Amino acid sequence: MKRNDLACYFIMGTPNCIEEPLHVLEDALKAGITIFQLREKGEGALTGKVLEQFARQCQGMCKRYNVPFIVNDDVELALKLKADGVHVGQDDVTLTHIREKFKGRIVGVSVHTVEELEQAVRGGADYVGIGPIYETQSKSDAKAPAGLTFLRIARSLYRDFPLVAIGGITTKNTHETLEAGANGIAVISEICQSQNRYETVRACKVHI
Ligand code: TZP
Ligand code: MG
Repeated sequence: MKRNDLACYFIMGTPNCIEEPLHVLEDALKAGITIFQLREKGEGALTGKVLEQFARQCQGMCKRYNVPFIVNDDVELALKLKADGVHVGQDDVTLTHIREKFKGRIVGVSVHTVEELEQAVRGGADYVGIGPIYETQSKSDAKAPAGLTFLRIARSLYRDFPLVAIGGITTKNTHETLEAGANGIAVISEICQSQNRYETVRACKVHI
């Protein structure tokens, strides 16, 4: 993973979009997102062959813009597509197993406690996702917002480890989130619902 890859991490699935999903993704890529995660979850989420086809389209688009393509949760799909990486939560397959299968590729893990953080670092994660920092409408089973406290603790424990903050991040709170120690911010709605993705992405990338 390159140094600034986490700067503006866009996450999207078809249920998050009010416009044509591939148009949203291309617009976000043009605007300058630095990494993309396909997270196909929630009501109306694509499955099976249709999901695979959509994922391939997203992957092709990311390739054209030279942006890493990450698959959320679905380790088998990520392997089948030879995605640039996978992002998993605590409920998903064990990290050692994934690390083994994704040699040389990106492995991200969501963490909520110091113990989970230490495990992810020890297990060879390339980065961890920390959140939800603020209230979010985009994840039905999200934990209570932790504010910036845990992010600050994580940064104090690991001075250099790549941390990305998630959950209710907007252009307005990006600055304080980065100040608290995040290397970048991960967003769904702020970019999905933006009226001007170029401006939104630019505001999220002020620090690089
Ligand atoms: N994990 C923790 S919060 C969240 C995920 C996937 C949703 C983030 O979406 P938004 O719209 O940027 O708050
Ligand atoms: Mg998961």
